[in-house]
Amino acid sequence: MRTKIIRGLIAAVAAVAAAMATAPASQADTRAAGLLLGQHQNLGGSVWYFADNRADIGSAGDKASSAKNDDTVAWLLFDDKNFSDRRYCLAPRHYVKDLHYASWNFGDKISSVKRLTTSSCSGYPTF
Ligand SMILES: [Ca+2]
Repeated sequence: MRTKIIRGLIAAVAAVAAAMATAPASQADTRAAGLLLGQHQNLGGSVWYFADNRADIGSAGDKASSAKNDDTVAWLLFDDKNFSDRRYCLAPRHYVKDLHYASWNFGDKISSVKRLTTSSCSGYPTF
C-alpha cells in the first residue's frame, strides 16, 4: 500500500518535471533562432519571442522575469526604451531563470532588446 502511494507520487512528480522541462523548449523549437523573454521565472506565463532589434518591446515591456538566448549570437537587454539605461548581455544558449535575482535586479525592467552580430558578450556586463 505504502509502496503503491510512493510509486504514484514518483510518477506524478516525474510527469510535472517532464512538462516543465518540455513546455518552453517546444515553444522555442517551432521558431527560428532568437531571444525568449518569460513573463514569470523559468519562462513561465507568457513567452515573448524576438528575432531582431526592438527599440520598444511594448506590451511585454517591464514584465519579463526570465530570459533565454536561443540564438547563435549574443543579445543585449536594456532597462529603457531605445537601447538606453542599464544593460546586460546574454550569450548564446544562456538562460536567466530569474531576472529578479538581487545581483542584477533586472526583473520587470527590460524595455528594449538588441541582437548583436557576434556570439561574444565581450565589453558588456553579463548576468
Ligand atoms: Ca524598463
